[in-house]
Amino acid sequence: MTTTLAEWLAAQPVDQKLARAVATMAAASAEIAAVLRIAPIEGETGLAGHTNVQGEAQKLLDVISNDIVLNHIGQNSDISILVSEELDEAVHFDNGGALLVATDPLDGSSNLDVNVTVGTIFSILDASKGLLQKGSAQLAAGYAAYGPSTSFVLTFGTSVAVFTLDQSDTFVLTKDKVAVSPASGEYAINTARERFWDAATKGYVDENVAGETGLAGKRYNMRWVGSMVADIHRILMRGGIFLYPLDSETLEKGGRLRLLYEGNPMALIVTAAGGKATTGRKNILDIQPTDIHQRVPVVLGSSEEVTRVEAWYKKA
Ligand code: AHM
Ligand code: MG
Repeated sequence: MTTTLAEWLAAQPVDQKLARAVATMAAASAEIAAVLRIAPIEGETGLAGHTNVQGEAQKLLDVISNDIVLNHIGQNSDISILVSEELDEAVHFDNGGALLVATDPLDGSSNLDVNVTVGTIFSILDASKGLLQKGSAQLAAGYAAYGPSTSFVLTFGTSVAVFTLDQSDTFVLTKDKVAVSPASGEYAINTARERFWDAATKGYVDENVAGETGLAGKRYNMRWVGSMVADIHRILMRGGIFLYPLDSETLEKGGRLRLLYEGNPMALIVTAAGGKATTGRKNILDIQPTDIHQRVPVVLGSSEEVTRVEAWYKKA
């Protein structure tokens, strides 16, 4: 007996408007998955020829994915505000809808040309509370991971469920109540940035590299996909820690990843699965945003590993 996302949502003790907003993001994700599957055949690869508000070169598929999300959200009158990584300003729909969606329509898009997993990340909030809400106010968060199969991962803040897209484009429940293992021997960080790291990040990673000969007392492996969605999905499935810390190069910008549609939704998901999420010094979900495209240092995953990083920040 399989359970579809629609059946599962209908059985959840949540506002059905919220459930419908999740279904909207699932439908957008299924359409993006279909586009990605044949993008090289359709010639939908490469750059779009312009940059987004973050000053980053947009890929054609970034733009297409954003249009798909915009189109699906425009058809759901419960959603009155859309914040997207690809749009300078928030989009307001004149429909009196109760919900706000913040999204990175295609995260990790530097991986597109090499056929490596990318994803769509989203966060759903109460639209009446405005654009700048703490992550702890999220009503739901999730992501789609476009890998060998398409996963749709969802939380309403208390537990995490995983759905897999079947051949008829229906999401089917494949894992409920995901638990991030508290201990792990895997960490994910872009080590090419070591010369920019702060003392806490360097201290933590040096301990891991020392393995059983160092203070950590056990062997570690490093994994870095370069797609946050893929790295977080691995951590949800088998534990680990993901770090994109504030370093001397990203200091002025406040970090690399964005708070509203990368840090917050991933922090809610990992926390709901029993893991931890911090900037190193503060719970990501407690940050009061001041800008919709604000950046944030991100450390999240297995609780014992995140606690070790926090200890390094206390020391540093
Ligand atoms: P994007 O939203 O422009 O795709 O950037 C975010 C991505 C994350 O998916 C990933 O964790 C990170 O950027 C990779 O950064 P780096 O280029 O330093 O490896
Ligand atoms: Mg992104």
